[in-house]
Amino acid sequence: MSGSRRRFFQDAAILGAGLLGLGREVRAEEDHPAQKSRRETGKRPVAERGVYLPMVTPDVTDLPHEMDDGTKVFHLVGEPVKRKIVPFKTIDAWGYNGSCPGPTIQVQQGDRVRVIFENRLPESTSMHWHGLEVPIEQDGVPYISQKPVAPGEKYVYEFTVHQEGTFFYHAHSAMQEMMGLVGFFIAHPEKSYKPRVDHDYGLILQEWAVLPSNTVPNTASMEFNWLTFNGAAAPMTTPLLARLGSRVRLRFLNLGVDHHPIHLHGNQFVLTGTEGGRAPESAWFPMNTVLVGVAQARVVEFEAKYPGAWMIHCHLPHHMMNSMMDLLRDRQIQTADQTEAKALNQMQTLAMNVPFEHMHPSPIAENAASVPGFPQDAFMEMGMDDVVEKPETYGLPKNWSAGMMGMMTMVRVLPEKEYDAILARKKGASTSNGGEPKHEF
Ligand SMILES: [Cu+2]
Repeated sequence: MSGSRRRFFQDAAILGAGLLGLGREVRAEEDHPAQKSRRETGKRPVAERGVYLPMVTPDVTDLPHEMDDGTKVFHLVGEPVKRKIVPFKTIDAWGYNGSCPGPTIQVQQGDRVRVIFENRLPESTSMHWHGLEVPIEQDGVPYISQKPVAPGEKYVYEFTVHQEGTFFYHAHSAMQEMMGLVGFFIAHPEKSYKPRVDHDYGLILQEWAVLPSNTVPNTASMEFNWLTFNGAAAPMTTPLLARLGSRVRLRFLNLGVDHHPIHLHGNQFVLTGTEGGRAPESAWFPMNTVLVGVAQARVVEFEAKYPGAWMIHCHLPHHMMNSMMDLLRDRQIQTADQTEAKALNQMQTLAMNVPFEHMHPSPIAENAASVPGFPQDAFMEMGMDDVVEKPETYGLPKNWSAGMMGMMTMVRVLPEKEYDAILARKKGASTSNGGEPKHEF
């Protein structure tokens, strides 16, 4: 059948159906033959499920599910969580299933989903499905769409996901959110996005106000001294890995008080989607810094053409550092090079001029202390390569961790051999849930 002839019949069918008020459904069936059987049976046949590449959430696990008569069933437990955000700082946050942020939920567009939620927090809570178009009784707003879930109680949410994109789940109480009650809810598309990516990574942006000598975030604060990706501040964030020549998707999610301009070094990316789903390719545009506003998600993609360890970080100057006060209190500053005598001597001299001790790997000028404005960066660099070592950091230059602070991580674009060498090291190690991307069938 020629194209024009086919279009004629399609138009005729739509017109005819349109007269009966059925136009949209006829079109949908033509696009998605599988939908017909789903409508007839009320369930989506498992055999017709598409193929998708799961997103990897570094330093956070995925929430497993079981199937119950075609429904994906997840168990989510809200509870207090101890979260180590850097090697010398563990905070008392709240999270889900022992994790802060909560484990990642991954489903596919069209899935029927049931989440059995249990509240082990000391106060009532509820679960909101941010961005998902669910019936009002599933919306998770205390008193408006449901009774609050009291401590010790369970609540069952169930809905069909008809959208695709980067969504999230969170407690619907502002202060609880700031204790860490948030996680990714990824809805993979029914039909693969084009072009397909080889790596898909998700990062949750959070900020914490934790005073020195304290472990409990001050949720009333508007100023933050700890900035994290997936519950870790650099250099404890696990680097993302990408094969040279691959296509990479990065998804950013922000649930805090500040907006974060996230910058990628050395590469341009295109903005392909938001918390509202995928944008048409005609709407994509190049950038290298994407502003991720509060309660928003931003999805970008780039071709990993250039080998190297490329930083990804919030560019807000105060978000590119960790709390110095904690370091001073704990005397945690280390140097990666204990033999750099001159630098250490200078630092010691300076240390005697200020009321704390520290060591530093980068040289400073002899007259540094007499220059107005000094120090700026000098005290902020502390090498801790060894304590944050993991397979993903293998092969990084010595003292790489000295400049990694706050809301910061990196994507390591690696030639085949180096990429495979790190994967080999990851086997047997369980520092993150990353690994060779697998397609789910
Ligand atoms: Cu920021």
